[in-house]
Amino acid sequence: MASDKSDKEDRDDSAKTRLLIAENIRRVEEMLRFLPLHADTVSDLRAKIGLLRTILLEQRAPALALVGRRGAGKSSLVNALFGAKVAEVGHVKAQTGRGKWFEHRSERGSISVLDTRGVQEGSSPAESDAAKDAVASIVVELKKKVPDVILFLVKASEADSAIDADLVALERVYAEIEREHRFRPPLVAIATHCDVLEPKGTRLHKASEESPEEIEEKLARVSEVEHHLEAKIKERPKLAPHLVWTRGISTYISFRKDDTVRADERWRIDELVGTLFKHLPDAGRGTLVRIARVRGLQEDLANNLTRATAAICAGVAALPIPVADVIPITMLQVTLIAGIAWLSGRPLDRKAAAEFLGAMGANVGVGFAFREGARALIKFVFPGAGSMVSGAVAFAGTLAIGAAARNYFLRGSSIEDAKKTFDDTKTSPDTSAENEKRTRDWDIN
Ligand SMILES: Nc1nc2c(ncn2[C@@H]2O[C@H](COP(=O)(O)OP(=O)(O)O)[C@@H](O)[C@H]2O)c(=O)[nH]1
Ligand SMILES: [Mg+2]
Repeated sequence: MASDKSDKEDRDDSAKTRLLIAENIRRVEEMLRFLPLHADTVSDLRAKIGLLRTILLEQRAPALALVGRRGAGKSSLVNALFGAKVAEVGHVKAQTGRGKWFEHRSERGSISVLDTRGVQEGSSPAESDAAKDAVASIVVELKKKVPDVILFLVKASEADSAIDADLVALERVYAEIEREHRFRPPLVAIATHCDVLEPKGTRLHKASEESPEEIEEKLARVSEVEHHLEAKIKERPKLAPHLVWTRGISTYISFRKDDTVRADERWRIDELVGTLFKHLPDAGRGTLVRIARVRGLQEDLANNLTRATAAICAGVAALPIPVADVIPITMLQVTLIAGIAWLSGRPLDRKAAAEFLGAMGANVGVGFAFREGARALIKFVFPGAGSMVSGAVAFAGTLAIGAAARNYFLRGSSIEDAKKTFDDTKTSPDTSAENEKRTRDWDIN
């Protein structure tokens, strides 16, 4: 019961935090109306505010349609993304979510999956009633919600046999989405079970411990399968333009009876997550990186969030406002801390930000509220500020907060290291073109 109560408190806290963040973002947006800046700069800042809003307040489950036969590894792929057992694997009887959008959940977020198995059986001339039903139900589901990305899965050992029926099914899925939504999602083609290609015992996920010749042989087989799969898809004009990625992977994780992980033999899942990330709208990206915990992507998103927040803070500081009025700026900085903690997998609430600020030496009370934290942060980020905070100082201070929070929450640095990062970044922020580029490699969707 006690835990029910604290669960509820956490949810309330999270809801309150969201409200506060939304309110402050609105307030900052208002302030920008009075900015004596060029219209282009103002609209750029509005886009950045949009990014904050999307990442922090408008996240949803990424929607993935999985096309592939029974046994291709669709459920295993879902588990591989989570790094945990959320979907039943290999049981014919486990028909969870058959032909329906299904939310696979964890504490860190959900992924919405449409498992289209059975659809290829409906592509044959002698289709059974069951197969027709499968197709009909998938058509209904595709009307309800449009997938962000379509994943086509085939077993590596079966990629050169009869995949034509699967590809016809895939075309059918595209035709339905196109008709209903006038949208053609990106297509990701995957050869699963690459770990069992010859030489079978050679471990792709531990390549550095294996003999280089055997790894080379295995990789050559993987690449042969990929070429074949890609060529097959490229033959079809209705699919070819949408193909964005073709790779062999392994999703294999062995779970004990209590669902804990016995062996993790996943291979190239980070790359797959990177591809999904690239093709998802921003509203699904935060959720994906929380779930899949790919550090590089969490950091990219954290850096983007940091840079956007820093630019907004600098914009607000360009207004002739006295120090007492920099609360919206420091509120944004507290929000940034909370946001980066959230990207690491923690809930979006005040706890993580309070822990961080307290440890950094900003004096925030037990009954920490965002506003109170913001006040404490003024002294911390802008010590000895005169009567005004300049745009440049607000910018550097925000970059420093973001870098320290990233090191603490995402890299697991000690608070001492985070403090050092804060001091170093504040005096010489990394505004190098290289750092800029790193996170611009993917567009804001
Ligand atoms: N070795 C290996 N086994 C896999 C891989 N992906 C799936 N499997 C196994 O293949 C079987 C079918 O996988 P499942 O995910 O249930 O396929 P689905 O029917 O498409 O959902 C299960 O026994 C999985 O453990 C993989 O990449 N490597
Ligand atoms: Mg399955």
